[in-house]
Amino acid sequence: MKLFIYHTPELTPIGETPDCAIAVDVLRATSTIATVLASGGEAVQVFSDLEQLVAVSEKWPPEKRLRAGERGGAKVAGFDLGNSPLDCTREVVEGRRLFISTTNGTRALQRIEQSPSVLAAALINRAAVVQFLLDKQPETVWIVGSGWEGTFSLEDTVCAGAIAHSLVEKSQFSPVELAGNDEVISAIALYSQWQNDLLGLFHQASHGQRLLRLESHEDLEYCAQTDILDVLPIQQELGVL
Ligand code: 3SL
Repeated sequence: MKLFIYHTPELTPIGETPDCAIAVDVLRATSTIATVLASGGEAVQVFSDLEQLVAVSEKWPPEKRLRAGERGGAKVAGFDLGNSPLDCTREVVEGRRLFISTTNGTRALQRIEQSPSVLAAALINRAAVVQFLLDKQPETVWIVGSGWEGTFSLEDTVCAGAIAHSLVEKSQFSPVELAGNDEVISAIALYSQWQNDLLGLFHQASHGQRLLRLESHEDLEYCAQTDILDVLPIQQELGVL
């Protein structure tokens, strides 16, 4: 297995497709997706365009759908939910499909949607993603951070590092054998440095600070937890996990 980490969707090589591609948007899209599926959501369907989301979801019975939309960290007016994983309780999501569009996370998923296996990973479901990789042993794996509007984000990189760190611990690979690019080594180093204070790292991250200004402290606490959900968000059909 060769693992490549890309900090943003824009940094992925054009015209190439890995055997397995993993989108990461710890704050907060992939944390929300994992939470919805762990809470009994029927599926999660992702959109970059809000109008398209509304048009497609219109075909579903209202009691079987939820519309979640986030722009600039805030809930889109008229939608059922924003992008807080804490709103996705079993009472709210069970048996329903979540139609979601967020600023960066859905763009990362769309960038990799042509790969044979597409996963959504966050810290909260890291162990399930690592187990999938250990079981399936794909030859090439990309982890694609969502970043923020094309720029690096600490929280996605530390999650990529958490996945790589666990792969090294649980497999026969050394970091150098696993690493397809230097980003893997640096992400493992970031995670090794912060693994006991991920919330502290989120407080230093620019998007963490943005969410704190939006009073989302509890979201940061929730998303900073590791391996709490045994759920594998995997693409079933284009754009649907
Ligand atoms: O950018 C995204 O996709 C979102 O996850 C951002 S936010 O955490 O909902 O503000």
